[in-house]
Formats: sequence, C-alpha cells, structure tokens
Amino acid sequence: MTSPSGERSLVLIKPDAVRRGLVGEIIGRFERKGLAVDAMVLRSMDAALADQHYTEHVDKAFYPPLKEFMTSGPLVAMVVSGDQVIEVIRAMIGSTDGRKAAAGTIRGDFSLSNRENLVHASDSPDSAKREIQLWFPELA
Ligand code: FUP
Repeated sequence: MTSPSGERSLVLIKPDAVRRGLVGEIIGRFERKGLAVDAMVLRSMDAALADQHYTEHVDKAFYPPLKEFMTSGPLVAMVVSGDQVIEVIRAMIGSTDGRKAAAGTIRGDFSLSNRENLVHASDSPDSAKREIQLWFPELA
C-alpha cells in the first residue's frame, strides 16, 4: 500500500518502554528524523495476536518468555511513514541485543537486554504489509 509520505512501517513501542516512560523519547526521535505518524494506539497484545505477529518465531526456544513479555502490559502500536522508512527506522533502533546495539540507537542508548529491547519495526516491505494488516486492518 502506498502512503502520501512514502513507504510505511509497523512500529511497536514495547511494554518495557511504556513502563519506563520512554514513549515520548522514542516517538520524538522518529518525529525529529522527519518521519510521519499515520496511526497510533495504546493497546495490549493478547496471546493470539502474539502468535500471529511473531509467526516466524513461535517454535523457537526464546518465544515463550518473549510472548510473556510482549503480553505483559500496554504497548503503543503505530504506522510510521517516510522515505525508505523501513531501513531508516531499523538503523535508528539498532541491533536486537541492546547490550550490543550501537550507541546513538534507541536500543543502544536505553536497553541492556536481548528481549526487552523497547521497539519493534518491520524488517521488509512484505513484513510491513503483513504487520499493518494485522494491527491496523482499516489501513491495509
Ligand atoms: P528484531 O528484528 O531486531 O526485533 O529481532 P528478531 O526479529 O530477530 O526478534 C524479534 C524479537 O524476539 C526481538 F525483538 C526480541 C526477541 N528475541 C529474544 O527474546 N531472544 C533472542 O535470542 C532473539 C530475539
């Protein structure tokens, strides 16, 4: 799907970021970069949505504690758009493990965990399409 601002990504500001009061910090980084928020909601992820969202990970050993964490409290789900937004946001978030993520990235600056790493963002146009359909069917 196209957007007036270009490509789109599904972004989740995870329960750890909500608990730690980092929502404004994270959204502020996206805004200051010049990206647009097309849709946003505070909600929780239930078990069924977790299994769908993480369909490629459900059989992995790390999935049960990941599911427990992701369903542990409210998160902020957003559709963010902009020029090459998928690649741009992935660079801003940093590597999966917050202990290894580069300083200056969101995970590098605020996470010390490979699980509680604050943000999810779509990793490809196909993932973005699938994830936006899952979280914001009215926009897909
Ligand atoms: P990323 O694309 O960086 O969010 O990372 P992945 O898609 O590889 O993993 C999705 C989520 O699974 C991560 F954000 C955190 C969790 N995870 C673990 O809990 N343990 C691992 O070893 C790898 C990933």
